Parts: sequence; C-alpha cells; structure tokens
Amino acid sequence: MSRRIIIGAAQLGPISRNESRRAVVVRLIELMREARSRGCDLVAFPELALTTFFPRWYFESQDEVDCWFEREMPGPETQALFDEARRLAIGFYLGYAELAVESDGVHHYNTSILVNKHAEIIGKYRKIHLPGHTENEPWRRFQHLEKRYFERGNFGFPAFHTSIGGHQGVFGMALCNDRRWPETYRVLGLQGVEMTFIGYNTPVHYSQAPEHDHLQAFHNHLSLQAGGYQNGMWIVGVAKAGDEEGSELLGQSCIIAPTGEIVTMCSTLGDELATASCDLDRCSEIRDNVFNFEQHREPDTYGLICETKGGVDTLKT
Ligand code: ING
Repeated sequence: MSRRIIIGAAQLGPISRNESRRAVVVRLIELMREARSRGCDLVAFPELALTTFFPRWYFESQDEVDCWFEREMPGPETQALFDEARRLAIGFYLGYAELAVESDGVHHYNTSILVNKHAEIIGKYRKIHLPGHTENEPWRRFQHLEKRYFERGNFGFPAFHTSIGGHQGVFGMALCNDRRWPETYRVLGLQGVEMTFIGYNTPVHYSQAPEHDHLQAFHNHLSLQAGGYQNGMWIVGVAKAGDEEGSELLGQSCIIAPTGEIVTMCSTLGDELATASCDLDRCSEIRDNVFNFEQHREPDTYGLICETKGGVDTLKT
C-alpha cells in the first residue's frame, strides 16, 4: 500500500517594496494553476509570501511596520487565492506576517497556514526561532529585524492530521530559521509528522560572518536534509529568491525524501514550480529502523537539551 501525494514547491522570485498584495496574489495563482496542471494535491509557497522581506529595513513608527501585516486571512486581497484553490481543489501552505488582535492586545507573528482543497484553514503555525536583532544596526549592509517586528510564536510545533490527495497523513510547518535548529524537526517527528513545509527568505550575505556567505546554499540543504533524514519525514523547503531590493536571497527550493535525498529542486531564482510524488509510507523505512525512536532514543540522557538555554560551563561542574 502506498500513500502517494503530489506536492509542488512554488518558489517566488523577488517581491519589490511597492508591489501590491494583489499583484503578488496574481503570481501565486499562476503557480497554483501550474501546480494543478501537473497534478499537485498541494502547493507550498515561501515564508512572508505576500510582501517583500521588510525586516531588512528599520522603521521608526509602528504604522510603517503594520502595513506589511495581514489583519485577516483570507482578507480582501487574499480571498482570490482561496477562491482559486477551492475552484482547483488544491491545498496550499502560505507564509505571511500576521497581525492578531487578541484579548490582551495586538500581536505580530511570522505565520504560516495549511489550507485544504476546500480552502479551509486546517492549521496555523507561528515562527518560534526569530533570527536577527531588535535595534537598528547601521553597520550592517541591511537589517534583519525579525526580533523587533515579530513576537515568538505561541503554538509550539503542532502536528496536523489531515487528508491530502485522498490520503490521511500527519503534517507539520516551520519557517526559515526554524529549519536550522534540530529541535524543530525532533518535536515534529516525535508527534509522527510525515511531511513538514518550511518557507524561507534567506539572504546570502550574513553580516556577522561574511566569510560564510558562499556556504549559504550548503547550510540550507544540510539543515533540511539532516532534519528530514534524522526524523524520517518529507521536507518541502520553499524560497523567496533572487535580488530583492538589493538583497540577494537564496533559491534552491526543494523537496527532500525521508532518506534525506533531494528528489526535486528549483534551478532559477524566479517564480518556479518544482514537483514530486511523495509516498508518505516511505517514512517507515526510516522510522521503523535506523530512527526508530521507541527502540533507540535515550531521553533520560538528553536532559541538558531542555534544562539549559545557552549551555553549561563544564569546567566548573
Ligand atoms: N532568515 C535567515 C535564515 O535563517 C539567517 C536568517 C540567514 C540566519 C543566514 C543564518 C544565516 O535562513 C530568516 N528569515 O530566518
């Protein structure tokens, strides 16, 4: 028996600062239609897929920040995407900046949603690992103010049980920097997640260590492939790519099998769809054997991982 689902990784090229949500939604719908024409059951878009990567700039006023956020999902500009998904009967994963008005006030999250083929939102995730800094640092070629503009997510790393392509499966979501932290995949893997969608906006230049700039593509796939292999799950990594407002963003969107192999990848830095037929049953090749958590994990020896944040000085202990 196999549970094959066809997945599209819909990479986006640059989104300019003044590009309207409406214009971006037209691009998303184009990619969604191409995905459907190739038989995709679900199409995955990048992190912050509705706007340019605005944390690259310092904004004085909160109003200048809030204009990048969605107050409703779907909202007036994104309803067309949901309508097209329903018409095509295709699911999607979408990253966006979420402004949430809650009982204790207004909150800002770097968010992704999982939407089924009936255009119903069946899952929401809010980014946990926020990279960058909180204050304007003019020495940098560009800012990376995610710690200023977003709050840490408050949903943890949830697992979503849903049907895609007519098959029941367990799906997870993460966003960009989350993919660099092994804890992300393990918490999802321990919940039986079989496929994780991870949108990203990754500048090739890393101000604090420019000598690593040439390693960004390597580190991207290293993180995604390790996460997939060590937890026996499919990984769908989707970039916003290309020269976006003077910042070169990494591409190489890809789909990775539970063995850690890249089974398809984008080869441009523009709007491009890469697809693969993913058999969710293949997760058991890994999860029943080399990474059989029940048989082989020794959590009573892993205490430090949850007891400490920054590590311990073993010289003193
Ligand atoms: N971007 C980057 C990422 O984690 C980064 C930040 C770039 C960290 C390069 C380390 C090296 O891919 C986001 N949006 O998290």
